Amino acid sequence: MVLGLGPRCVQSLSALGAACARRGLGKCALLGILLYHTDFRKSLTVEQDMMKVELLPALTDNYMYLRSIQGTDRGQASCLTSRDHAGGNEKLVKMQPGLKVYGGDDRIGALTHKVTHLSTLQVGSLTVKCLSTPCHTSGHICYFVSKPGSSEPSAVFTGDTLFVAGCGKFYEGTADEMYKALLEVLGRLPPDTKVYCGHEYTINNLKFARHVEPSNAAIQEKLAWAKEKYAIGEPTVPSTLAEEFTYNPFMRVKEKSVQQHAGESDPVTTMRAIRREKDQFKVPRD
Ligand SMILES: N[C@@H](CCC(=O)N[C@@H](CS)C(=O)NCC(=O)O)C(=O)O
Repeated sequence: MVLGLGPRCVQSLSALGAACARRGLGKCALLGILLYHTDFRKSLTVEQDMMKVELLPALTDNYMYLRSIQGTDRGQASCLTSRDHAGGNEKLVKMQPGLKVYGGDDRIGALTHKVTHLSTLQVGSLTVKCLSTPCHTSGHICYFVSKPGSSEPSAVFTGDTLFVAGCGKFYEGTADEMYKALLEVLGRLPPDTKVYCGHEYTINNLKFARHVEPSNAAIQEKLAWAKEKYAIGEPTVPSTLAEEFTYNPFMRVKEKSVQQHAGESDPVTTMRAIRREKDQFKVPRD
């Protein structure tokens, strides 16, 4: 099964195919495709009761995800890359005929199953809820993965909608749509939900966050931590939604400090203003 987020970036999949093969994973679900493991950026495995998520860095700052199910459903697996990376789907389908390709956008390569907001898929014992979050691309879908009855935190694959401490550019959408995506869709998921995003932009995002809220200690702490991680080549993903609310300016557009920085008094106009500002932001070296 392939789960696609959107159609913008064209990637390829040999690293992912190899990763699947190494792990003996036949049936795979993909949220888009990426290529080229970097030598410097390390992969990371997050093991939970319900599933194991392997972060596979690709290109300079992209992530793809290989998700296998723990326990009785072992053997079922999902390869997840975050964001709108779907250009390798055709190749994957050739490698694995009959593969189902899910997505919310007709531009996703080899799409076989169109999903919409709140469509639900079952992958072994895991429930995948599709969350429509148009803005970066008009058909962008985030995937919320949970295991009914489990006390473990759930996971959300946020592609190019929510990054650690940032959000995607508004290529095909509006501030109002990003507000709904971040605050009303993703922001209403359980706070301990782990956030697996599509890019390693954390340090740059936090430098912008610090510019918006210079007195926010959570930003300073996360930035120091992210720099340490970067220095040893380790990912800063996943975060949690609760954490994002403490340092991500785009999740904090209701906060007076962020609104004051933007010179606005409304969350949506604040969202628009800080996104425009970030589009022009020159990232400082420190
Ligand atoms: N490489 C640049 C950004 C490249 C870019 O435009 N990325 C798109 C995703 S394909 C985006 O939405 N970035 C969010 C942002 O720049 O805040 C960075 O490190 O911030």
